[in-house]
Amino acid sequence: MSKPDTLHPPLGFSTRAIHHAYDPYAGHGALNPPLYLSSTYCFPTVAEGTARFAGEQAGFVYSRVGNPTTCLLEERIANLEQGEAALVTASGQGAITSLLWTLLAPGDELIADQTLYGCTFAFFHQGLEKFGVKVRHLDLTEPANLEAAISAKTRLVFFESPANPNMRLVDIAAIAAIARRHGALTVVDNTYCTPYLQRPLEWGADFVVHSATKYLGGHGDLLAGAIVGPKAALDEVRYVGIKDMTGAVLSSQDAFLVLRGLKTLALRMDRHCLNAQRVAAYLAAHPQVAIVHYPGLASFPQYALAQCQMAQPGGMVAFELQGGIAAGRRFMDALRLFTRAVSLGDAESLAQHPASMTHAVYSLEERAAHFISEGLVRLSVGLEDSEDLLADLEQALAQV
Ligand code: 3LM
Repeated sequence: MSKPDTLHPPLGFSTRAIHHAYDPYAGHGALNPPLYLSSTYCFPTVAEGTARFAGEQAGFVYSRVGNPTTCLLEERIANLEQGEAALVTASGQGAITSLLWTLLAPGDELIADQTLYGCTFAFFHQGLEKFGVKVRHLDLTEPANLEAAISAKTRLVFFESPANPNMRLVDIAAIAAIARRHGALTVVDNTYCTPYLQRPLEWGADFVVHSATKYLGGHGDLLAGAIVGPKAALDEVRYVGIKDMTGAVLSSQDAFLVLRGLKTLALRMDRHCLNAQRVAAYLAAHPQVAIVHYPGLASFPQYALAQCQMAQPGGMVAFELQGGIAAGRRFMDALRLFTRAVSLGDAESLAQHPASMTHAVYSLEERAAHFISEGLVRLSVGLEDSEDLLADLEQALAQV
């Protein structure tokens, strides 16, 4: 435990995001934690090396299993999510694959929500199913659907809330309670919210996964992922899932950059939310806009759940124009300040078309069955001045 934590418990979110588990007075007095660039670690004696390999003695062995810089990031993320332990990975995809390859076995059933990020959907169907895991999609926005379908074979329930890209919310406490009663584990992809806005473990989930490429890193300059959950299970993911199966190890340089990003997470999320609320309200009032999906609008069907489960409605907005996808494409091409790009959570506002980009791996029929409309436009609202963002939307809409 770092000095600030022992001096002033309990500390606030931003204080922990900046200080947790690092004491600048230790070592050389460097304000920032050291960046350890070493793939391997020496053993004072063969006996001590043997003990470290056997897990009988603490200490580093090889950076595929652990590195002091990445371990600090793990302690910090675990603290922010209020989990027992965390494990950081080379990408969000590396977090999801490493966790699920470890937890699931042939014959197990995985129940997932209807709407998932495109590559998660592809991993489930092109990866897990190939190795004998049965994947079932349910509309988890209605917990009764899980109660009716869950069986003794269900090992794991997986969902995003809000879901990428259509913003559907899942009641984490209700789903986790049903899963637990039937002996299944709940995994929540918390990428859209970050622990600043939503902490699924506090609602009863067993594991949280993140694409730290997004808000946690916050600057669009790295790829990273994280898993948070019970230490014993994460040890297995570390020593089997990552070490032997995926090798999805985060480099210490990128861990250092995520630590830097975390220092401003709360500030950035406040601004993302403020800007997104303004963008959503502007679009909702525009005659050319058919529908806006944003949990901060009173018209959002799950507004009450959003108010309860999320501290703020987040920085992502999805919407459709009256003219459908043809109008949506003209609109996106006309944007000047919003940048046409996938990914999210960066300082720059981004616009993309899920059906042809992030969710192109779904077939046309699958997108229809999974509530991903062809006309949907997705905005990751950045940190610019909101007046400038609204002006860009206005000029682009005028050209449609
Ligand atoms: C995107 N998403 O633009 P990485 N979970 C969620 C995600 O949104 C993502 C991942 C996991 C996007 C990336 S699409 C080619 C670009 C909810 C990523 C995977 O492996 O760190 O990219 O995370 O929606």
